[in-house]
Amino acid sequence: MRKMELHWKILIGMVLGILFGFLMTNFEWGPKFIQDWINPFGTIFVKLLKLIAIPLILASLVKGISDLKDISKFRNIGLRTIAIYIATTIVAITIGLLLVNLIKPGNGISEDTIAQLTETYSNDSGVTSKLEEASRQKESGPLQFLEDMVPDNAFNALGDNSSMLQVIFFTIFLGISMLLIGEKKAKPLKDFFDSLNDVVLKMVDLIMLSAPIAVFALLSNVVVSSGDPDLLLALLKYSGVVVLGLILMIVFYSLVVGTFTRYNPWTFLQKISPAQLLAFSTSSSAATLPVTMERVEEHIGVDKEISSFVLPVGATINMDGTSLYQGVAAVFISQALGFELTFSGQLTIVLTALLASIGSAAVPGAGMVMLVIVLEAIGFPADKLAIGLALIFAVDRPLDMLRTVVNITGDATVSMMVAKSVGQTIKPKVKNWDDNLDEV
Ligand code: DAS
Repeated sequence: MRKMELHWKILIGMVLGILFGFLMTNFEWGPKFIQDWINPFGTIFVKLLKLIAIPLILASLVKGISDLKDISKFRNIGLRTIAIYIATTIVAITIGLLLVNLIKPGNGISEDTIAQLTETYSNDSGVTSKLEEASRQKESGPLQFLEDMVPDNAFNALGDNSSMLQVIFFTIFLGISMLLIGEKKAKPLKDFFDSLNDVVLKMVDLIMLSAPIAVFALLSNVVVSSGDPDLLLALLKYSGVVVLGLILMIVFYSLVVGTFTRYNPWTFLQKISPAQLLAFSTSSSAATLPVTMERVEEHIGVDKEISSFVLPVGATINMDGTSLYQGVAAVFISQALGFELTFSGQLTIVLTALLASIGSAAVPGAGMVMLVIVLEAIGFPADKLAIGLALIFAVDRPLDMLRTVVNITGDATVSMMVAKSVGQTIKPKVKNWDDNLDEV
């Protein structure tokens, strides 16, 4: 019998996880059983992916830069990448704002639902911690993100998962310096990173073998820890607007892939699906990055010199799903709490959601932290911020899972657009996921 494709196994793991989670909610001991005995397998899987993310970025980006013959090509790739990332994020926010102003989900929220959500969530640690995190981010100056990008200790940067931009900065610096000392002198280091890259990609394959079990654990835990069902219903219209916007973004990416890169959109979605399923299960672009890179480089076939730069940068600064969500959420909260939004206020949302999504970390729930920045930028009353977040907190986790899928799909799309724009033909290096795992 033909081996089942990995993404089908992951999908089965997800469905069984969701069903098992709902089953467990019928027993008083169910949620605790899942948290104590099931969820750890999901946490271990996410930790394994984060474990190899830094070595993979380091090896892949150094190899990608040192494979370039001259620095001007790298500058060319870098400028195109940033320009296209900004363009796709603006498209995402615009789609979100059009939908939320058209459908007006906030107008239907009843007074007692607002009171119930406020009472349930405005003092919830999830909401207050996001407000605290946002005020910490706000205190920093406008160029703080530039300062934060430069590590003062390479080994600390390489050891700390949250400073992916610092790893990228250090690696680009290293790669360019290798180019400048000439191929002969840089060869020992280049050979080291070449084989490190192959080893880490093999580690991705091995970790992915446990993906079906891991997503089962992750999703059963999401189900037992999600909010109270009838509050979820009240937010169905709001969630529907976000989901509709995210679906339109996937359609937008498919059109771009089909027309601009001449690549079959359906094949693209199939090949990127294991990364999308992991993004959905982990709600973390950072954790999914090793798989996104493996899928784009090996299965879709974007050259390493492009994907090794575009994808790690995209995982940290390009979050189209998040920016769309921030646009919708800011207007929804304003509608629900009667805060008048002018047209210039909506334009402010476009700019701040663009900056906020760049500043959002690639970890679960980051998008909601930066939403506070967007709300403050449009002059939303500070004393109502906690209520505003409370309104959307109940459905934030499932929406986070979906917007993370769009975030990584956008990164993969842009890597293909940059590849095409510098004249690279995109062809797969391996066919099936576990093609090269037979010898394991
Ligand atoms: N979960 C974030 C990510 O990893 C996105 C978000 O929080 O909006 O992409």
